[in-house]
Amino acid sequence: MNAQPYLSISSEVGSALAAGRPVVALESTIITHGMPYPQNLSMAREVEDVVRASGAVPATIAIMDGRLCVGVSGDDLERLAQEGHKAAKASRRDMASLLARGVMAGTTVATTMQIAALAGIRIFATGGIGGVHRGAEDSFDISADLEELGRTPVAVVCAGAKSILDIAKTLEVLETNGVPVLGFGTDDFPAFWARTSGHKVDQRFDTADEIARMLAIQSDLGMGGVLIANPIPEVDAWEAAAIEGFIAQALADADAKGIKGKATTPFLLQRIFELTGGKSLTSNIALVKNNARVAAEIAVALAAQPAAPKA
Ligand code: PSU
Ligand code: MN
Repeated sequence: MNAQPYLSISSEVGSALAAGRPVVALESTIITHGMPYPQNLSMAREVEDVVRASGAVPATIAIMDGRLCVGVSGDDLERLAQEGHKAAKASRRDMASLLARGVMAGTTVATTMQIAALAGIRIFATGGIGGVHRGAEDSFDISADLEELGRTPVAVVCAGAKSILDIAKTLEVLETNGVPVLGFGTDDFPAFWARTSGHKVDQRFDTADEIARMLAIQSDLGMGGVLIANPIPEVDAWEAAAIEGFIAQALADADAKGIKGKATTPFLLQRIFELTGGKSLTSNIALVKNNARVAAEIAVALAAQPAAPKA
């Protein structure tokens, strides 16, 4: 393997990593395909501020100018946000092609995990992960995020999975892939805009310190990723029933238009944004910030973990 020549790590992130200081990776498909401009840009900047305020260094990850960029900021972040849906949406299989062609791309959870691992970053904050789509028994549409979590040693803090997905099947595939699903202060796996889904997490942890201890052991054992589910703050949350109607409508519209494959998640998010009169976006931004704060707290706790016990 010879990935280092393709990595471009900002000096701030590079020196934090070299000194063992806490760093939190942030994805960019949420910027290019998950939210409209200019809210995507202000969200990306605010999330970085939240990470800093909690004592860690933010590392926004994207594919730009033929490089795997770690620590995208300033004008580059603006360029990415403006590109929006014109940018590619990079999943695992797209990486080499995009680098070969020099195409700008937002990185999904799967690809952000890969690049974070190459850079030596262990914690990553996002909004929601991809999962098993409703009707997957016919479409076979299962996000590459679920395989990546099984194999790549990065902990992902999210607000659960949206009920545009089949949450029960998503949790089953995570179990099959050997992914621990931890609830941060919750027994119930959250459903993105709603704080509960009616499905249980695998293990509940109530503090960042406890999670850091678990992650240190997971790493000592040489195991893969961990999913940390952090419910949306109460003030920004929707009742599951209130959002369900909009989700059903968006799914019906996607079906009528024949939307398939990687276009599905961005289409549904955009439709739900329109149907809720923009309110889904306000909640989406709030939950990403909340995840960034928790990820930074875990990164700080992880940096303070004692070394593994001697055999
Ligand atoms: N969920 C969101 N916003 C997003 C995504 C998911 O609320 O922007 C993005 C993430 O980058 C995730 C990807 O990794 O969609 C999953 O896409 P797919 O289902 O095509 O794997
Ligand atoms: Mn898919």
